[in-house]
Amino acid sequence: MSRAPAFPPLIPKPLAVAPRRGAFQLGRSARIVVRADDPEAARVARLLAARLRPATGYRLPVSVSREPGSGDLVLGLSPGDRALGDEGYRLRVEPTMARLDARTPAGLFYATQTLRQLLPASVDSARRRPGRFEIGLVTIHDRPRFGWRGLMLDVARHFFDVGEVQRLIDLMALYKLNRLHLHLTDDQGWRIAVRSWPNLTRVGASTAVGGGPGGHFTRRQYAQIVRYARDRFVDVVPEIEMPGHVNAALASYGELTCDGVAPAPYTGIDVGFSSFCIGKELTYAFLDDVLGELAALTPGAYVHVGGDEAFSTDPSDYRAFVERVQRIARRHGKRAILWEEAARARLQRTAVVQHWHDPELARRAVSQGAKLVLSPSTRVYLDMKYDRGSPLGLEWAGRTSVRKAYDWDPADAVEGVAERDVLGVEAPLWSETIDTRAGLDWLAFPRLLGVAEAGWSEAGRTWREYRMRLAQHGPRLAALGVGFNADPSVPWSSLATADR
Ligand code: TNX
Repeated sequence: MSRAPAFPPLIPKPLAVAPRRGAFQLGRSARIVVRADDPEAARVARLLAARLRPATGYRLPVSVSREPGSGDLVLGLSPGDRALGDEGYRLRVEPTMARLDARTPAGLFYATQTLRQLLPASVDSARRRPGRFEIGLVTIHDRPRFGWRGLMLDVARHFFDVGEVQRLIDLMALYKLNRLHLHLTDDQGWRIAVRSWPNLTRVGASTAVGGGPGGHFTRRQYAQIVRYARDRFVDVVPEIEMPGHVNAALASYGELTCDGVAPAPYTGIDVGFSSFCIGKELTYAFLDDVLGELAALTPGAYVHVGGDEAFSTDPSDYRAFVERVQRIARRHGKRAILWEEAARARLQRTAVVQHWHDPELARRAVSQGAKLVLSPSTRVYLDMKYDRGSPLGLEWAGRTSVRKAYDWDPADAVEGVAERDVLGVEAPLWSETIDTRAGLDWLAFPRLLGVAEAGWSEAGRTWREYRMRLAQHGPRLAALGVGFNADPSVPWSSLATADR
């Protein structure tokens, strides 16, 4: 009796997967053939080759527009194939060839990430791994449910440098996430150089939660992150927080306060005590400079202009401020995204609102015509503890198990908000309790994978089935050097399988 072919443990789960019996062998003489006259497609092919080379030791030369031969990986673009959408793809693993097709380079890139997950976990090792690199025969048709699949990293409370951010972008790409929201400023630190206001980094970047040394991105480093992300089809969404959460800015320039006196730097973790001076014209000249420089360095359509927890800003001042800052963003050619408190003010029709805790505010945003990015704090705040025993994380939104971060549907997360009002999902990682890669990895993984699936895969997912797939990502995350939380709710397969 022959067993049914195994269902590959892909995350996020594709739209349609049809496994067949048999296998394709990735061998030493394989080439990556690009059947498209498109430099971006060729670039995607080179990224794939670079990804597979270290562990396999194969050369995997990329050749453009050649006839594919036996054993090759074949990448094609078919711009006319509407069924694939902007980010979708088709992947056919046949006995003698693997064919990847998409309508766009982004779709082709996601096809390569799926191919990578079809290969044994050892392929993701940075060192040469002996063994066979075999893929079960399968046909996959896939495209995302939502266009916004994000991760937010708070580099303000504690700073994470370019290398750490790039590593995170690589991990996002593996799970088909496409927005990296960088929370660049807060009370405890200002992390992006602004040419016209140099004290922001001279003074404002020099602290962090707990009194650490802080740090910041130079303009060149920020541009480097943006480029690295873009090459992996991730848009950077930079956030300048305002009108609250601005102590680092005020400490750098006392003239921005209403009384002209610079406050001391702040290294605690309270919120809601600082505010820009709403009645001062200098505030808007400052924001025009800051958002103008940032917009010029950011090719994506959005800048995030904060808006949360402005407890020290008078409510009517708050409304006037939010309306004005949206206009500043627009003047610099960007759409504004704001935390949901901004729904108390008049929103531009192109505004995007990030829901985190108050369904009523989310509904008010939608009633003004705004679209939502969903970051419900009880589900996707990666900085919440997993359980009582978690050594890292906060608890104000409750504890968030691996299951809780996965087991929800964006279409009914907010009562009265329908799927058409939702752009997608985003998992924030606030950094009050973490200042190392190990801490970041432990809080973000594996919960981020569940959020990635909630953003990409259609409804009808179940935790019972997901946890079995997730278990098989343990060896892959281990091969990638990710210090994930091996939470006992998941039946992790032996990490030794990474050496298969
Ligand atoms: C609330 S969520 C905040 C952040 C904190 C976070 C900690 C949001 C828009 N504001 O300032 O870092 O809680 O979980």
